[in-house]
Order: sequence, then structure tokens, then C-alpha cells
Amino acid sequence: MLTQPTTIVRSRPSTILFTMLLAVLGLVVACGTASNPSGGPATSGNTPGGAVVTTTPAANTIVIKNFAYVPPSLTVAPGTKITVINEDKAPHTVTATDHSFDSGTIEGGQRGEVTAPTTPGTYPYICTVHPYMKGTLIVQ
Ligand SMILES: [Cu+2]
Repeated sequence: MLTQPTTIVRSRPSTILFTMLLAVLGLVVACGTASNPSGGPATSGNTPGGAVVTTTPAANTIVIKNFAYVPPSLTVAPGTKITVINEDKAPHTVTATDHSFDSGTIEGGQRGEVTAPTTPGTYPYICTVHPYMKGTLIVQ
């Protein structure tokens, strides 16, 4: 009968102490983090972006290289202006098979432009100079 209340009374201060200890630890951690700048500039800004992708063509751009469209399938919003970069020496075109858009002849090393249709859908296109060259424009 007498030992039980004693244990309860003992456990209360220890719980409070433990809570206080946690609070103090939390403050120390918080202060330590806050006073970190003395150690040097934030590392997040200096992190070298090793994963930076430079090989992916810019958005809304079709690159023609080695008689192929890159990417072979491009998705854009309706009415988007798409830059066409001809990296070959031969002339190429980006011509929708339904003629909804046509870049006209883009000489080697030159750039052209097409405007995506305003109606969502899948638009296959070819190069009229080399009809075996095929690409797909997806408007959505
Ligand atoms: Cu071509």
C-alpha cells in the first residue's frame, strides 16, 4: 500500500526532468543550427549540380540530327511555337502529314519554326525532302 504512491511520486519528477532535458537538448540543437553560418556559406548553394542535364533539347524544340528528329515524339500545348534546329548539312522540313503545319525548307545549320495546331491531337509529320524521316507532335 505504501510503496505504490512512492513509486508514482518518484516517477513524476523524473518525467519532468526528462522532458526538460529534451527541451534543453532541442534548444542546443536549434542554436547550433542557427549559429552555423560561421562555418561557411550554405552548402546548398555551392552544391555542384552533377545531375544537370544538358543533352536534353530545350522545351518546345525539335532538333534534326543525322536525318532524324529529336525527340521523335514531342508533346506541346495547343498553338505552341516550336523551334526547329537543323544540325545536319542537308536541308530538312517539319511537315505535318495533314499539312496542319509546315516549317518549309530549313537549310543545313539553320533554324525554322512551326506552330502547333490549336486542336489537341496526335500529328505525325515528315520531312518532305526525305519522306522516310518521321516524327510525331502531340498536342494536348
Ligand atoms: Cu530531311
